[in-house]
Order: sequence, then C-alpha cells, then structure tokens
Amino acid sequence: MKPLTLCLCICLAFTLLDCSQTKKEVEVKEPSLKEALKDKFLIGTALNLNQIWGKDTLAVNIVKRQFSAIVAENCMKSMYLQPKEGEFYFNDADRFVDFGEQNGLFITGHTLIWHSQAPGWFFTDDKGKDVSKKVLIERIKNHITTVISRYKGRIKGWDVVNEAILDDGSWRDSKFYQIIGEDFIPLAFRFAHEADPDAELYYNDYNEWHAGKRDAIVKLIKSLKDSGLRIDAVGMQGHIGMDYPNLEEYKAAIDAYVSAGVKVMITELDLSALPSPRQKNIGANVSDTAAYRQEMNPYTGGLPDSVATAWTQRMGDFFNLFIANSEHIKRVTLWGVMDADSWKNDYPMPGRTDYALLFDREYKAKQIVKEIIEKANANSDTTTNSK
Ligand code: 9MR
Repeated sequence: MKPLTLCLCICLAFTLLDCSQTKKEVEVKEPSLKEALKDKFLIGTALNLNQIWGKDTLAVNIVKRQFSAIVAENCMKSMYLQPKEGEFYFNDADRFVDFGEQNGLFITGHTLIWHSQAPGWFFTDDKGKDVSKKVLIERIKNHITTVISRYKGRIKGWDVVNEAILDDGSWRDSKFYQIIGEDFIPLAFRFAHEADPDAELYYNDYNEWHAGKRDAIVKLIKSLKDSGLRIDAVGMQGHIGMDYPNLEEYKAAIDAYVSAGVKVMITELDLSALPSPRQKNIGANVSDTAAYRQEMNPYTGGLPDSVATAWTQRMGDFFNLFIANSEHIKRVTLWGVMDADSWKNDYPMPGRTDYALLFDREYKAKQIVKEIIEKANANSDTTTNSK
C-alpha cells in the first residue's frame, strides 16, 4: 500500500472510531422514560408474543431501555392459560415472567377473571348447559390459585377482575354475574389473596371516568374493604381519543378512587388519532365494533403535521395530569410498544391505520417521548413520591 493511501486509511479508521464513540455517548446519555419518571411512577408497556419470545428485537430493545414495568397483552388470559379444564399452558407466561425478572421489570398479571377471552368450558357442563354456582366458584378458585401460586413472589400485582361494571354503573351481564351474582368479585379477591398474601390486587376497567361507572367502582372498593378484603389499586384503562374523555372527568375519577382509599394505575394507555364511530364512550367493550368505512381511515400514508401536533399536545396533557397526581399513581402502562402492534388498528373498526402509542412504525420515539422526559424533569424538584 502506498504511504498516502495508508495515511488516508488510518484517518478514515480514526474518523469512524470517533463517530461510533460519539454515537455511543449520545445513546448512553440520552435520557429514558423510566429514568426520568423513576420518582413519579412506574412506566410500563404491554408485551405481545413476538416481544416475549425475543423475535422483535427492536421492540425488545425499546422495552429494556425505556420501560420499568410489563404486562402480557394476551398470553395470561384464561383461554390461553387453561384452554381445557385442568390443562394449563404456561410456556408463554413463563417466558414473559423470566423476561421481566431478567430485566428488573415490575411484572403485572393480566387478567384472572374477565368475561372476554375466557374459555367456553369454564361456564358449561358436558351437556353444554350452564354449570351451577358451586361449580363455577370452584373453577374460579382453581384457576386463580393455580395461576397465582405458580408465580408467587415473582408477579407483584394482579388484575383480579376485569371490566365487570358497565358505563352506567350497572353490573355487566356476564356468565360470572349470571351464575354467581355480584359475589364473584369478592370471591375472586379472596382466592387471589389466599394464593399470594404479598401480591397487590387490582380491579381494572375502561371508561372509569364515566360518572356512573366511577361511582359504582367506588362502592365496590368500599364494600371489598368493609369485608376485610385486600384491594390495592384501581386500574384505569386509558383507551382515550382526541375528544374523549375530558381531563376534568379523568381527574375527578382519579380523585374519587384515591378518596376511596386505593392507588390508581393507568393500565392500558393508547390515544387513537382516528375519528371515532361513536361519541364519548368508545372505551374498550370488545363487542362494540363497527364495519370498516374508508372515510374513517384517513391517515394511511402518515399523520398530517397538524394532527400529529394535536396528538402530541393531548398525550402531553394526560402526562401532565399523571405527573401532577403522581403521589397517587403507581404505574402508567402503554398498551403496546409501537403503532403497528396496537389493537387500535382493528378496534372499533378493523383494518385502519392508527397512531396510538409512543413509538412509530419505524420503532422511532415520537416527539412526545422527549416531551414526557422534559415534563418529568421539570417537575422533579416539586414532587416527592411515597410509593
Ligand atoms: O390488546 C388485546 C387484543 O390483542 C385482543 O385481541 C383483545 C381481545 O379482547 O384484548 C386486547 O386487550 C384488552 C385487554 O386485555 C383488556 N382491556 C381491553 C383491551 C382491548 O380490548
């Protein structure tokens, strides 16, 4: 090699080395959500199977870097954990819990008793008829005891009952309710506590800012407490839209739950950027779907700047609320890592392109991530957290 070429090669090598060092430093120095929010609340995400099994490495890197808590999006629901009576399938859930422990993440179990994604056998006998109250209570007990005991001391908190109350405050007419009556809730909390007395226990629901539902949940919390049962927090699913709910309603609900003597967790946060087929009560009722309409899917080629700005502003307003109330909020969990994986692409209307989460379809952090970090840092001298 000629001396000039050699010299050029060495210079290039140093330049490349220098660049990669600078990049490394930038990566190391860039603050993360979990660091910025560590004195406020846990910041979590739901994991899907590709993430749990390490296939989606880009998402896994985001989870490790940005989040301090995880929940399984689907694999711990009863239809997956106990597809046939007495036959449990724990492979995915085991892997999920291992992942959480290996990465020092707070692990929540979701969800023990839910009308949706429950296996059909749970409620019926071998002739297809509804089982008796006694049999259903036995099945609930067996499911809860088996699942919680397996992860005793490792899963720190459980969504014990999910979505048992409707927006107007009446009981959901689920099989649990039809066969057992409202007692299925205290029973589930009792069985959960007996299986792991140290685990935190939660009631989780959507639209909990609706006054009717809010008041019914407050009543439920009080009655559980009056019966000497453990309930640590209410999980407020945060399936929100650009025009619902308003921040005052949401704040009033947080205050109501806190006054009833529990912590609050924002458990399934996503903000749909799309128009909603119904007003104000979209929530997450799995059966409230609408047929696809082209005009309801306006942003297939990307969000226009004005909508992206409004989205960032609105998500930022919610994080301002969470940070201002962090004394009472234990955890804020996003319902997924990046936009392409969000269930909102198919709910309430299938086949749309939504932009509901903090990371975009290229796995890039959206502007809001930087803003949340700034908000947390700006607030860090003013709030102390006892959690
Ligand atoms: O995000 C979940 C989606 O992948 C499933 O198809 C759906 C089935 O009902 O459940 C979704 O998660 C739900 C969560 O477990 C409970 N609250 C409402 C969520 C959205 O339906």
